[in-house]
Amino acid sequence: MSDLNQLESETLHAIAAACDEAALETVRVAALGKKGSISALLATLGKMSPEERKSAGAAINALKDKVGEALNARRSVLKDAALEARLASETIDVTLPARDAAIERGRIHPITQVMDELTAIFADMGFSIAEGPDVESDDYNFTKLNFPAGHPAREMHDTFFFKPDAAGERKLLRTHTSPVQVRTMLANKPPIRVICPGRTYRCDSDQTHTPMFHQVEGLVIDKSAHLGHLKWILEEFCKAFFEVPSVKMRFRPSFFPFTEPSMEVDIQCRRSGGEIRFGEGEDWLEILGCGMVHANVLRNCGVDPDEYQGFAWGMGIDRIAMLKYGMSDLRAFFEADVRWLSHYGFRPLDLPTLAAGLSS
Ligand code: 2NL
Repeated sequence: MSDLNQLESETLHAIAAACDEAALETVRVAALGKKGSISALLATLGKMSPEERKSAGAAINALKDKVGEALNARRSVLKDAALEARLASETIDVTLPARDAAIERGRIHPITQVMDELTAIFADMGFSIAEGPDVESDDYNFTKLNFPAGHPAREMHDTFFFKPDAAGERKLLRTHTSPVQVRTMLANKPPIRVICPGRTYRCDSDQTHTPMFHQVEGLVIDKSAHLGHLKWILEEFCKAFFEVPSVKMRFRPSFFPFTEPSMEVDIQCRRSGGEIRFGEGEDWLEILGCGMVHANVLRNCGVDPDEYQGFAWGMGIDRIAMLKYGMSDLRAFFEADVRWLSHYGFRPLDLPTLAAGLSS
């Protein structure tokens, strides 16, 4: 009998010591489970004499009931405590302002916004959008664009070169998006109307230059494409992009290896008090370079210059983004400062369209 008393005291002690429902279940299995201590005692009843069975049976069953009750009591205490703890840890302050959904909190980077604006404007004029790899061959970045081997214009581009590969080919990070137009001409028959926005790289870093920057270039190839068309396209683009009813543009002679003749283009603006406005004023600001595609470039890209001609232009996206949205420091574009982004960024669901307004 003293064994029973000891088992009772040990089991009740273990029940009282169980600090959560899982621990309590372990105690229950150890006592009342198939191989539990009390179940083992019950199994001994069969081998006893009827008298022994009578008294021992009653005592063991009483112990079983007592342990069962203690388990139930402890379980309900632990359940209540667990609920209390959960309620305490999951309190909410209903007076706090509601947090915006993630889609409302995120911001579109001004460069992405400007790229979306550019593509909306040129897509509306019937242009396709083309993209290509950042890592290019020397052939597509330079040679096909009429930069002969050893030509000094290659040096002007401050190119990032990779180590030569097993075949001795030296790849590079494209210094302009022109190789995308080269690929477009090689893969498609004219007429071609395409714009190529993307990342470009030059080994140059100061207040107004970052080693990675963004460009958009445009290309039109057709039998009679001429500078009058180019001028109209650029004017329409500037009016749409700067959201003004008219602009004056000024074409100055320039040089690029891939165009002949080549021009740089200024647009009319007014500079006052650190602010700049387009479509008015007497000042000029350079925004892009352009020209008629050089006959060598056409030939190199599988286009017959006796049948086709074309024009092309290129401009810096970072620069026109700064001009349009009044950002003064180029380097802030690439610092990923959340405060800067929440100030200058755009709402993700406000996609620029010509119908709804580009930047409204
Ligand atoms: C600039 C000037 C320019 C082009 C880019 C081009 C492309 C091909 C053929 C001929 Cl495939 N031209 N692109 C033409 C003139 C100027 O960019 O100052 N960009 C920032």
